[in-house]
Amino acid sequence: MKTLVLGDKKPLGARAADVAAGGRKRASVEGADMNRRTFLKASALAAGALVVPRLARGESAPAARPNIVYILADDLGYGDLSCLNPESKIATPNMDRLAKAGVLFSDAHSGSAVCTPTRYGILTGRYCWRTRLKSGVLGGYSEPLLEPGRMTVAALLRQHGYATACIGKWHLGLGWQHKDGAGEGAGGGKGKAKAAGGATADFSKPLSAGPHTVGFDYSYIIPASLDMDPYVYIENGKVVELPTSRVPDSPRPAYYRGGLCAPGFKHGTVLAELTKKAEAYIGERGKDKAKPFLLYFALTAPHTPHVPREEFRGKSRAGNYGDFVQEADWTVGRILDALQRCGLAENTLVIMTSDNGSHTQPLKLEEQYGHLGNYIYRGQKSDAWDGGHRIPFLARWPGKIPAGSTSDQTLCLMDLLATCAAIVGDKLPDDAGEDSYNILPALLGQATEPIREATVHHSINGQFAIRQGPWKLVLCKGSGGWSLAEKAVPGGAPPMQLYNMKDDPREQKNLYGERLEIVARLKALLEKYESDGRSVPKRR
Ligand SMILES: [Ca+2]
Repeated sequence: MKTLVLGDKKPLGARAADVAAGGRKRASVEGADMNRRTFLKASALAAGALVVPRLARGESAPAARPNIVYILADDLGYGDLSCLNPESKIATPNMDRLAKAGVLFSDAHSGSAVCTPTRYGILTGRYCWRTRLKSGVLGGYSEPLLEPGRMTVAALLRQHGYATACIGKWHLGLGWQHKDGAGEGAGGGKGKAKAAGGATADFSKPLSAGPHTVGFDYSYIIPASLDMDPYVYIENGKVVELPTSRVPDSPRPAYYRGGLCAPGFKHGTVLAELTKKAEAYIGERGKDKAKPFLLYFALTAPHTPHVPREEFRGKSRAGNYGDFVQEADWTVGRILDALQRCGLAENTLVIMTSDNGSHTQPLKLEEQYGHLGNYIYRGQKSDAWDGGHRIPFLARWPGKIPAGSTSDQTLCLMDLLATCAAIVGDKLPDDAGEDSYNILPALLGQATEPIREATVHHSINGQFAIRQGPWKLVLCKGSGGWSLAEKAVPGGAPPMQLYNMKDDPREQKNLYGERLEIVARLKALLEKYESDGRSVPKRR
């Protein structure tokens, strides 16, 4: 961890670009060069250091239990934020001010390159590929993915006296009840579940499973992505307004699938509605400051349909997508303002991140706007390449996290559970958070060694990659996702890809044939993680 001052100094993104081989822009100002050298040194230290899964200082729990506000954007790319990408065509002043008041991570990863599996990992601290879902995502009618009795972040914190709320996009399956005589939904595959659940679901009956059954004592959600039916709000396990009509497929680019829809559900106002709910919740919690709270706030933006409200249209330099990112940034600002207004900002850990990389290719963001949604990283949402899962990660905790700091510690979104356990001074049982590391020392600026032994990446097609220190092994040809199908890879290509992320962060030079001993070591480690059912050492 190297503490650097943000603000009028060179943004982290510029420094990361300089670290990157063949970075687009080189620093020209002397002061910025100094920062670059400092950052290079820090990166080399982190990347080259012996990887040991132990923590340095900072393991003791802070005295006061902080509130935790976890803001999860949907498909927001590393390169979308102006604090990470100085050439971003999108203005993100509220995310930037959050970064300036806290820490900004340059090597954070989502557990998967798509929505559902990443969300499973955030809440459980366990890789989703260990569940029934081995590839793809769930639909709006799918059966619940979270296993009954499995520890979640919400359940853990509730045990420690927290009020717990889930607001926004769920996308982890729900316990829909069915009309008399109809069977349960097929579950799993989207098509089957939709056919069985959509036709037979009884929206007037309370849901048998959802956020309200896995530890959240307040929830206000939409079932899945903003482009997946049914289009309804669900509060505490009950559909707020019945979906009495159907909407057809909406044409691209503002795409969403056709299906059942509640009269009051308007795609273009969902983000604003959810923001209002989150602000109201914070307002309520402000009246009872003795009880800490968790707010898991999953935004619906900037996923399709890109439907920014009138006041945001045409305001970015990256089309509708950029405008929608700017509306998401507005949401972040509203949350920060609400915390301040309610006197909660000081004792609240705010984390802002994204569930996977930006879906850049169909948007032609680079071609049309010169905007690199995933910055210098190869590929996009869905891929095992870093564009699929290297995501923005910002955290603020006044008086605890050094303001204006940056970190190149490798972390993964599954780390939330073990980190929350450390914050409240608890120890997880061995059947919880099997892939979750406590990153509190990195948040606090006290980690001197890499925390994670290694990190597994997973693509939409179910392909694996594993990263340890500078080395990343992608266990397939192609991207593992939508960018480059395996069958499109030229003949004669090696069966896997090995990259040195320190020297080659753009994943251009496949060293598979030259470093077979590293290939073998990483492959064996991944196999061990699979067969052990865990990647974190047993805790007792
Ligand atoms: Ca997503």
